[in-house]
Amino acid sequence: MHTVYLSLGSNLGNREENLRKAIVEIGKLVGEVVRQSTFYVTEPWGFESENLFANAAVCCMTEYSPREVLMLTQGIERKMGRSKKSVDGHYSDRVIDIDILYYDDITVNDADLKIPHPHIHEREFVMKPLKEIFKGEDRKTQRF
Ligand code: PH2
Ligand code: MG
Ligand code: MG
Repeated sequence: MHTVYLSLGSNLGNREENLRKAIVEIGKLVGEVVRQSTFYVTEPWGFESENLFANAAVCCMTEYSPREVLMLTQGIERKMGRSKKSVDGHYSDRVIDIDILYYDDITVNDADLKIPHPHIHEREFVMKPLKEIFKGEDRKTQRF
C-alpha cells in the first residue's frame, strides 16, 4: 500500500458539493481516504476570477502507481465536467482540480507529473488543509 496526499480545488458551481463528490470518487477509485481536511474558502491565486475557491486536502491509501493515480484523478476531473487544463501557469475557473502532492517518499520529475507537487509551500490554499491532516506530525512518520 502507498500513501498519497491529494489537493482538491473547485471554483465553479456548488464548490463544496464538488469537493465532496470528488472525495467519494477518490475513495471508490484510488483507495481508502484515511484523512480529510475541512473545506477552506480561498481567493483565486495566480489568476483573476470573481469566483472564490473551495480547497481541501485528503490522504489516501492506494495500490496504484503515481501515474495510475494521475490517470484516475484526471478521469474523475473529466467525469465531473472539467474540460480545460491549465497551460504554462495560465489558470482558469474549474469544476474540480485534483493534484498529487506527495506519494510515499518518491520523487517524479516527468513533464506532465511532478511529485512532490512543485508549488506546495508557496500556496496557502494547499498548505493550510495539508497541515490540518498532518495533525502536527511529520508526514513521513505518520501511521494510519
Ligand atoms: N488552483 C490553481 C491556481 N490558483 N487558487 C486557489 N485559491 N485555489 C486553487 O485550488 C487554485 C488557485 C491551479 O490549479
Ligand atoms: Mg492545481
Ligand atoms: Mg491540476
